Amino acid sequence: MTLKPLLSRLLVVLMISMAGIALAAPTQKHDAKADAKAAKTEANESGKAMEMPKAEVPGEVLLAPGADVKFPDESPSGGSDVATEAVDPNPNSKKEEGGPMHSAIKWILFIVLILFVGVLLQLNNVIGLLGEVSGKAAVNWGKWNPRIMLIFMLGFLFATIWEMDHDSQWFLPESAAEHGKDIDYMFDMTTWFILIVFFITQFALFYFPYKYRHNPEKRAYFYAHNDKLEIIWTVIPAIALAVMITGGLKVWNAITAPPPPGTQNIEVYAFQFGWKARYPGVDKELGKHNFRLINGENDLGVDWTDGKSHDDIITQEIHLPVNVLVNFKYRAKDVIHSAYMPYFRSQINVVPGVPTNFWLKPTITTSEMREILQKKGRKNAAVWDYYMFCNKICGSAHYNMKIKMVVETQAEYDKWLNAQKATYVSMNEPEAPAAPAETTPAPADSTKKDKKIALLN
Ligand SMILES: [Cu+2]
Repeated sequence: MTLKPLLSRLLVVLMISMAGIALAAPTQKHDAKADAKAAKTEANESGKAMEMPKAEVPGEVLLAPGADVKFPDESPSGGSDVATEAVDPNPNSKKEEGGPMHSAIKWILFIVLILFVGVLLQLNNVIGLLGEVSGKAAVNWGKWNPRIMLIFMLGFLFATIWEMDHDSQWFLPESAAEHGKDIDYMFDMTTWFILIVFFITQFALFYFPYKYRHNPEKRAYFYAHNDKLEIIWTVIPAIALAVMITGGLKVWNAITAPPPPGTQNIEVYAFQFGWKARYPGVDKELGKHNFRLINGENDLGVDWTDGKSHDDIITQEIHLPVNVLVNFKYRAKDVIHSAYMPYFRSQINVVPGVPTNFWLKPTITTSEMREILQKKGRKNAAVWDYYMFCNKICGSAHYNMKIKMVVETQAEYDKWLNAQKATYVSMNEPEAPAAPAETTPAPADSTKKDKKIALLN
């Protein structure tokens, strides 16, 4: 054995380290450049915009202070007031966080990390070669590997427990719908079962290499096959899965069964990018609809020749009385959407041409849920609201597709519903003079405005 391979390995380690340092050095230069640029932007904002030279980065636009810039993605999504409010009023704030410089630094750090791993591997080779040169192993890995495994196991299991405890703050509060209790029970059971299995298997995975670590005085026992063991570790998981799946199917069948007779129907209509709700009027029946009737004036394609549609109310908020069953009848105009109500533990696809439905009984009013969230320390709990979200990536403004839901007492609900005017009636009302209409105070909710939007659409 000559020293040649050892020296060549050391040379490789040296070269990789040098490359890493060389790559890391410009990172600091870039930072300095970014700082200078930030200072420039600050000066720009303090009223010296006119004196500044043109932006150095291609495509970057220097903005006058307080300039009202319209971004293409900011266009109102389907006329939903709530959705429009949710748009970040200062899109620039997000741009400052990222940027090409930021990602370049990330990439350089990533490459340096890879090179560091390369250095460690090469060092390992060097240690091996040193052992060959000296004729004696430099490190007894048979002794150290099992110990490192035990340390890793303790760190890994501790990190798992910490993460579970830390992130549990993001868990949803108790279900606001009756059927949700069953879903939560299933979720908890499954999670606990998996956790127990996880801790047992992870302990075994790391402890056994330690227990049966290399010992020159012992000889390994050749143990190829055991039918009994095979049966045990096949049958136990099979039974566990069968129990979980049967329980899940039972709950699923119960919540997807046809709604009990007399359940109040509300039609929920999804489109790119928003929602509308249609309440049956005093006749408690929704009028017919047909996609061929969808046009600029009839967004939902309601068949106005059907007398049952004349008292239907199209709204842009979903109001529900507490402790009363409601059946959502879903329709989609354009692409597949998904009606997602996390607090009610409900989600179902909304598919064009394939009506779907989901019935539930809300049990916690909006104001009660605000109190629950307040106790959990949620920020802005006093102005929190239920929403139905779209949970199917359906296009560019999907992220903004939601409709406010209000769960209230029966008396509050009746008051709200009585204040709504049938869409057909308001459509056929003579147009009020424009100027005085503008000066009238806004209604308590957005429904009146919605009718206007429905007409304009
Ligand atoms: Cu959608």
